[in-house]
Amino acid sequence: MRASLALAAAGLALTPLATAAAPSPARLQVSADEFSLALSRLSIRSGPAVVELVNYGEDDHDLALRRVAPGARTYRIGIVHPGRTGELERALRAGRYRLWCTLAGHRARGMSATLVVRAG
Ligand SMILES: [Cu+2]
Repeated sequence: MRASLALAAAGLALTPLATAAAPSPARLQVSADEFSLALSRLSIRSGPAVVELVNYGEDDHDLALRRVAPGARTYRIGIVHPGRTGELERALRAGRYRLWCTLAGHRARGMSATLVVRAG
């Protein structure tokens, strides 16, 4: 039983989509509630990344993610209802990123955070 749980937990590494050449994506979990964003880690390496937004609050939330650089594009996870999860899969370049909830007034009330994406 314990072994099968461990296998299930390692399942992402065993996905048939993974190839020897492709590095496994960096993972970041963002926990949202009223009114804060908490990151599972403050930095990740550049390249393929999976960002997961988990809504622990009682209101809807979403997530925008933007590198602090002129002309940088904004990535988004659409509205996530309470108790639900949203996901974004993108290759991220090195740099400092701002994360925030775009719903009216939420950023000003504290729903923002900073992520560092390390080169390499
Ligand atoms: Cu919000």
